[in-house]
Formats: sequence, C-alpha cells, structure tokens
Amino acid sequence: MKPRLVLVLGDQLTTSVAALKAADPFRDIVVMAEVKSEGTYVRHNKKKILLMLAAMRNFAKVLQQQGWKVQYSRLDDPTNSQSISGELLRYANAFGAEELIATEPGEFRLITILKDMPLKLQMLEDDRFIASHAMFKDWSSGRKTLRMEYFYREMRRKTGLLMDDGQPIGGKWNYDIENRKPAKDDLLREKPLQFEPDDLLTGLAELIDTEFERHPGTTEDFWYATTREQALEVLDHFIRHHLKVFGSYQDAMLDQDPFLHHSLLSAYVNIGLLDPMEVCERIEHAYRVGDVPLNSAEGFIRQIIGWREYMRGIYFYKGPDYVGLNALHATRDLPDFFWTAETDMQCLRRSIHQTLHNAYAHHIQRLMVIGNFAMMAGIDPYQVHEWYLSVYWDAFEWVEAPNVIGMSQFADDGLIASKPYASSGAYINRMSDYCKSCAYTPLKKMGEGACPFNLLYWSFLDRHSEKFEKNPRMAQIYANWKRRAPKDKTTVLEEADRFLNAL
Ligand code: FAD
Ligand code: DLZ
Ligand code: SF4
Repeated sequence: MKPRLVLVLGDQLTTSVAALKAADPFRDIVVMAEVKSEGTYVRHNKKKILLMLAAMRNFAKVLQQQGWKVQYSRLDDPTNSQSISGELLRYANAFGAEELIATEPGEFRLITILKDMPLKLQMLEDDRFIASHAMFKDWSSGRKTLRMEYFYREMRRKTGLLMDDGQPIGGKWNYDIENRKPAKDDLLREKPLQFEPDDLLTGLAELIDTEFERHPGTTEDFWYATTREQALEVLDHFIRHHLKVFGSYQDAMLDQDPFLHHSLLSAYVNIGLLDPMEVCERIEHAYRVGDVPLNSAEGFIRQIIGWREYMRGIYFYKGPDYVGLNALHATRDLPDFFWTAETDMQCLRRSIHQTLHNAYAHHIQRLMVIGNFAMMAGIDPYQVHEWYLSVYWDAFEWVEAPNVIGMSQFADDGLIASKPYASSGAYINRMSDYCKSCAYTPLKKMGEGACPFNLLYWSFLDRHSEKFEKNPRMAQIYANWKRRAPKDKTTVLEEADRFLNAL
C-alpha cells in the first residue's frame, strides 16, 4: 500500500490532532515543514517565528519517539522549496504518495492552497475546538444577532464548566462587572515564568535574524515555552500566582509591566501545546477547591470557551470575505509608528514597543489603546488586520481577524460588537498609569497639550453620527456632544483634523 502524507502545521502541535488520529504510523509519513512562505505572507514578528519553529522542532522529536516516520524540512535545507505545497509535492514524489491527510488549517489562505494541490485530500475538521462548525451553524441560524454572551451560555451547558445541576454556579453567568479595577505598581507581583534559551533556540535565532532580517521585533530576550511540558509549567505558574486576582485586574494597564496578571497562554493553546478544555478544567478545579474566587475563574473560562470559540465560529461562518469588510469606510494608511513605536503618545508608544519586542500585548492594550486609536483615526481596517496578524505571537487569522475586523474596528458593522470600542483619554487615564509620563494631558479636551484620544473620540463620533446616534447605548454620549458650545465643537474637530493630517 502506498504511504499517505500527513501534514502537521506549525499551529497543530498535538499528538491528538485530527490528521494524526486518522493516520497509520506503520504506513503513513508525517510532513512538517519550516518554510519561508509561512513566515512572510505577512511580515511575522521574529519572536513569533522563533516560537513556531522551535516548538515545531521539539514536537517532531516527540512524534519520532512515538514511532512516527517524520519528514522534517528545515528552513536552511538547500532542497527546501520554502512553501507548504512545494514541500508536500517534493515528498509525494520521493515516496510515491498520492494522498494527503490534513487537519483543516486556521486560515482560508492555506485551506485553498491545500485544496488546489494535485493530491487526493482528506481534510479533517480541527476537533481541538469545543464548538464544531456544525454546532456554530446550528446556534447562529435564525438568530437576529450573534452576541457572544448567549453563545457562551450554550458552551457552559455543553461543557458543564462551572455548572451545578444545569445552573451556573453562583447564580450568574457573567461576573465581568467585578473585573474592572486599575492596578497599582507592585514590586511583589510575580513575574512570568521564564525559560533559559537552549542551543536549539540560539541556533534558530541566528537563522531567523538572517532569513527574516527586515521583519519587526527581535529574537533577543526569548524566554517563552516551546514544549508541552514547559507550557504546562506556565499554566501551573499562572494558577498558583495570578489566577486569584486575574479577574479583578483584567482590564488594568501599567507602563512598566507588560504582563500584569495575564496568563500568557494564548499562543500555547493556539499552537496545540495545551488543550483548551484541559486548561479550563484546571481553572475550574482551582475554584472548586477554594483557591481562587468565582469572578476570576469565570472570567478566565469565559475568555476560552466563550470569546475564543465564538471568534473561531464567526471566522468560518462568515468566510474569506470577512477580512475585507470596511463598514466605516476607513481609508487612512497605517502610520509608520506602528512599526517603530516612535510617537509621543505614551500609551501607544509603550503598547506598540512591548508588542514589537515581546510579540505580546494584553487584551486591553490591543483593544482600548492600539485598536481604539486605529478605529478613531480612520485607518484602513485591512492594514490594521495585517499588522495584528504579523506582530503577535498568538495571531492566526481564525482568531485575529474577528478580534480586529469585528471587535476592535467595527468594520463588520456590529456583527460582533453592539457598539464601537471607542473611548477618550479619560478611560486610559483611569485604567493605566501611562498618562503620568505622557507629553499630553489626559483630561484636556482641546488646545495646547490636549490628549489626541479626546480629539479623535469626538471627531469619530461626529463623523459617524448617522450610524451611531440612534444606538440606545450611545444616546447619552451624543446628547453630551450636542450640548457643547458650537465654537468648542468646531475647535475640537479642527484640531482633530490637524492631528490626523500630521500623522
Ligand atoms: P489572558 O488575558 O490571560 O486571557 C486568557 C485566555 O483567554 C487567552 O490566553 C486566550 O486564549 C483567551 N482569550 C481572551 N480573550 C480572547 C479573545 N478576544 N479572543 C480569543 N481568545 C481570547 N487572541 C489570540 O489568541 N490571537 C490573536 O491574534 C488575537 N488578536 C487580538 C486582536 C485584538 C484587536 C484584540 C482586542 C484581541 C485579540 N486577541 C487575540 C485576544 C486577546 O487579546 C489575547 O488572547 C490575549 O491578550 C492573550 O494573552 P493572554 O494569554 O495573557 O490572555
Ligand atoms: C506562523 C507560521 C510560521 C511563521 N511558520 C510556519 C512554518 O514554517 N511551517 C508551518 O507549518 N507553519 C508555520 N506557521 C503557522 C502557519 O502559518 C499556520 O498553520 C497557518 O497560518 C494556519 O493557521
Ligand atoms: Fe495616551 Fe492621552 Fe494618556 Fe497620553 S494623555 S498616555 S495620549 S491617553
């Protein structure tokens, strides 16, 4: 019997991935390929590429130890064709394989590439997710709005997480209202668990610095996990040191602390080192034995079985055209400082610098600083989407695009968000300490030194009044704007225009 090729992509690094479950270790050949095309279709952050390739090499060893025949293409192999399809064809010719078993990739781009190959393709649904495509379709069909909160309740029922006798523990589904505390600088806050780079990482870092020289970010200061064992240690560390207060400080931002009480687990779950259900079960256990409060456990579990699953559902439900949506007709080019962090707005300077350096920023930096600015400044959402996809360690289109196009840029016209996530400097001032070291004054609404977020906020609302004025959640805001003196309004709009033209 001819061998079949079994593709394992860089974000499918688990022994229980669908393609491996369907394959026969005695007959089939696993293909894993480090290729330039996957690193360059957007200019991925060097740290993200380092994470991917190191985790791939470590995982290939696990498969070999389990008895799989693995054909592994290294980036610097002179015979490497540098694309997934090229490598599959090369191995198909070498071994006389005519069939390919693959787990559905997390980007339509790659799904199309695999479907177009001259091999008989068995593409299996990625069952690492709790909601299948069929379940999401069932849930969404016939609904007027697809709000996450209702999907989340279904997922709680389906998984039984934090449920007793079919009811949510504590009597409420959602404790978000308790999760909005600003944080204080605290030297005692436990730092993230860091791993010393080994020879594999040092060698790969050199290769990446050469091959992806012009990409954003750096391979220096790399201390992330690259094996399942290490990722499990990160999970333990988070539960032991941070989960208790995760909920309360979820929305806080501190200039000198990029990680606060966040878990740093997204990339490990997305690339397969951790399973989403195992993570949630560990969190639930911590709550049930009394180690952590309900608002933290619920807040965390909601992010995984709620937001994460919902975003994936939306991506596959809406299809490949979703990333091109532009409901607010935003056309401005992405400013250069997104690639350099050189701006005098401290909140943006710090969030973008940390993003480029760590390939990480936490949710509120992504949503309420960077995304908020991009939307209010009217930046083309497709360019914003490409930026997010390239700079973050956890960014794959299935999760990145709905978060950016939908949640953060409102480019899907409110499919995901019931109102735009727009806010003035007052919000950033309340939730962070950035403003203390900023060239601008957060509460100043116009004139010399006025915070640009204040100018942009009103100019954004004014520009889109037709769309948002009738939204009941925004009526009060528009009433406030209307009450302002006409002279003030003109000044604010003129100053906002001047700021935008100078970008
Ligand atoms: P924590 O704050 O510790 O949260 C716990 C976990 O919940 C995360 O590890 C993640 O798995 C999950 N999670 C939380 N929020 C979301 C969400 N909105 N969507 C999906 N999962 C969520 N997440 C990605 O995994 N990849 C992305 O490319 C991505 N892009 C984003 C872009 C924007 C504009 C926004 C607003 C959010 C984005 N997110 C993305 C969601 C979220 O910001 C990250 O998952 C989170 O910051 C990762 O850090 P953490 O692991 O420390 O998260
Ligand atoms: C992100 C990424 C990078 C940078 N490099 C590789 C690679 O060399 N080989 C590989 O198999 N996967 C890589 N990936 C992850 C893929 O881009 C990812 O599987 C698709 O985008 C689908 O989610
Ligand atoms: Fe950001 Fe405005 Fe605060 Fe400066 S003053 S850090 S621009 S919110």
